[in-house]
Amino acid sequence: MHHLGATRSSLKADHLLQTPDTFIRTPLPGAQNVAFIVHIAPQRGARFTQMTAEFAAGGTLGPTPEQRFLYVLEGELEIEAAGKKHTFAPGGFAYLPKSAPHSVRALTASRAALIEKPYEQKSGASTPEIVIGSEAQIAAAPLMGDESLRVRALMPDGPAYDFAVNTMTYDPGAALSMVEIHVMEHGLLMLEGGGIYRLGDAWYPVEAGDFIWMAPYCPQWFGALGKRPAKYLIYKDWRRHPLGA
Ligand code: UGY
Ligand code: MN
Repeated sequence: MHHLGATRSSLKADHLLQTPDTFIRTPLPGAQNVAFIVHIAPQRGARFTQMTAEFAAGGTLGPTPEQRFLYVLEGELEIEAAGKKHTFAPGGFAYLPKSAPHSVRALTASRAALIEKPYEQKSGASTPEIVIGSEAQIAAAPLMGDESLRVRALMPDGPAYDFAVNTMTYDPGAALSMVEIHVMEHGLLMLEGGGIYRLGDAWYPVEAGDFIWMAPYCPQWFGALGKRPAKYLIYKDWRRHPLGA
């Protein structure tokens, strides 16, 4: 179904809003029975890659030369890492450091958010460890004391880790308390509900299923609209000196 060229998707120098009607799927080397939507990549200026991996039952991911973060959106995945098998339902997530041997297999038709980033080694920092978790087990922290806006940090926070992945849940009417402008870039997948996202000098209606990339210093603000909470999964580079020191 075409819409005479109309879409909510928008690409600007400092941001991308990518709505599901504009998703294109591609196979990738090493993966079997998985279609990938490459939401953002270095080709567009990002310093990481974020994809949605759509698995047929039995589908498997190929290897990656980089660190990998995976969050299950739908279905059931089995990940084998460090000699142990783990089963993941929606909300389950895994962090595999660079060079950590692992395999990922879908037990049923599944979808997962997949983030990969070249690791920025920091001298003196300890080595990142494999993380296996479930969002439901992570305590929610109010953002800047606002109980209507709750953050769950899925990645450990420490000098060994060079990115963060959080979920942010907004009650209807909740909003970021300020327009943020910061050096970190973001990859964001809307998981539930919707609202208005300010990106640069534009205000966009957004809803579950949409993807957003924010370049470093992209002005950003979100307010949740509707009768149910809005929730998104958000990546940011973190804890590294901008000069790479
Ligand atoms: O962590 C963040 O920078 C987050 N508050 N940004 C955002 O939600 N756009
Ligand atoms: Mn931000």
